[in-house]
Amino acid sequence: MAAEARFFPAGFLWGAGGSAHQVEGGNRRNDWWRFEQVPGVIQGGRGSGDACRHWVLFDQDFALAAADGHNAHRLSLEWSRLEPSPGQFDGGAVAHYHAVFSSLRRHGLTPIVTLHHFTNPLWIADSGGWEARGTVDRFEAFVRFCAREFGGEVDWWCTVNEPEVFAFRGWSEGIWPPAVRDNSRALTVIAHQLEAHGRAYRALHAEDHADADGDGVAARVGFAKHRVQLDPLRAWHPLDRLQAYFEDRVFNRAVEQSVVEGEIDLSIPGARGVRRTLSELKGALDWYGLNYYTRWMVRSLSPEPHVARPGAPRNDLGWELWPGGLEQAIMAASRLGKPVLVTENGVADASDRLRPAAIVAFVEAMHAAIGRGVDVRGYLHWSLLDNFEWADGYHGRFGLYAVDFDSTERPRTRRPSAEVFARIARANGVTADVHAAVDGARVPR
Ligand code: IFM
Repeated sequence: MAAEARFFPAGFLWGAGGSAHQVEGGNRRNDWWRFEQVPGVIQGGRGSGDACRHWVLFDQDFALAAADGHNAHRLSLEWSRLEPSPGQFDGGAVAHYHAVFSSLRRHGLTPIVTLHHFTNPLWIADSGGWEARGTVDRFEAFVRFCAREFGGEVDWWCTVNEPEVFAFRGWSEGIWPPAVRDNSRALTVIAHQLEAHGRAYRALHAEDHADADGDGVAARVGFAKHRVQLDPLRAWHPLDRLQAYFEDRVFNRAVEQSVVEGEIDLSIPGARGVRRTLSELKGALDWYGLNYYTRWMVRSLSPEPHVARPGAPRNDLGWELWPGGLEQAIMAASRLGKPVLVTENGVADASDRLRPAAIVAFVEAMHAAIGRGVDVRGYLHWSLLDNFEWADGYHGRFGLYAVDFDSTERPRTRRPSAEVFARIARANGVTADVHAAVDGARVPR
């Protein structure tokens, strides 16, 4: 039986994304670059280096996206390039990002712009990083600068990317800079990132009055939240259930609630919690940026507390591939009462074995959520290009386009999944033509 066509609302945003440090190359003035020089911290021993050379090749990359029918693109501004020392803005970097925005415009791609995507200028890292309250002030000043400078080219602003992942990887698991292992300090960092979001939200609305796309709205401000489903590995095991409950509470629900209610309430058993009321955080959200990849099965009392569901298909990083989870994540995100933008979703799959059918299944799951009444505004696949996957180095290949990191030129190769996604973007939906491109292959929902 032919599969039914599924179309999306007019004006739906279709695109892909990347972040500055993961794609640009040569970002030497941030804490990640310094961290990458420490032996053993990056899988495969290879740091970001020249990354994808996107700093140089951005115009070609946007041409690829536009030719594939994309109408939006997510990127981040590299704070360490724009403000290499406190209060000193680099004219060359400013001019570069203006060139990036004008290229996006020429290619018909609406920019979705992230202001903090994990990396920090060295001077921030060396003055207490995100454990220091002063960093919130510094970030707000940076955001004001960006709003004034780039507001005429940007309407969709994403303040912080995955505050919870940033904090837990860097301050609890200790596998990202600054490599701390202390849950109490991780909670302080999440709280500061949330406060920074609230302050950035107000600053962007105060400073950006220029309507870049002519739709009557000058600034739409959201954040990107990594929403992972947390389930007990052994449903009968009280400790697995308890741990899954607490992790879901701190990782998902507390972060979400804070931007609705303006109340930060973060706790982990055995750690110093954070409770704070912040008026600038209350209602500080125009849209919810949803990053969705997988679910974690929680195993208590284990050195490896998060595992994939036994028997489930997995990506190259071992993460369960569960497209149906995107529908559930969108439903959960919609509880905040704001439009949802899928800011990241993808599969680490170097061979492109799973990704083509997975894209179809993810998009169908998103369609199902819209059918249940959620206002979803767009979908940004992660990622346009294979890129530097943080501590996993060049191991996790998420790109619609493969990048050859062994060649100094960094040539791009179009994967079959780029074609599948192009058909979806051009049709604004999943049609018979899309199913033909995956040859009827399906991944379990
Ligand atoms: O590559 C990352 C991105 O920087 C943040 N969200 C998850 C992606 C895949 O791990």
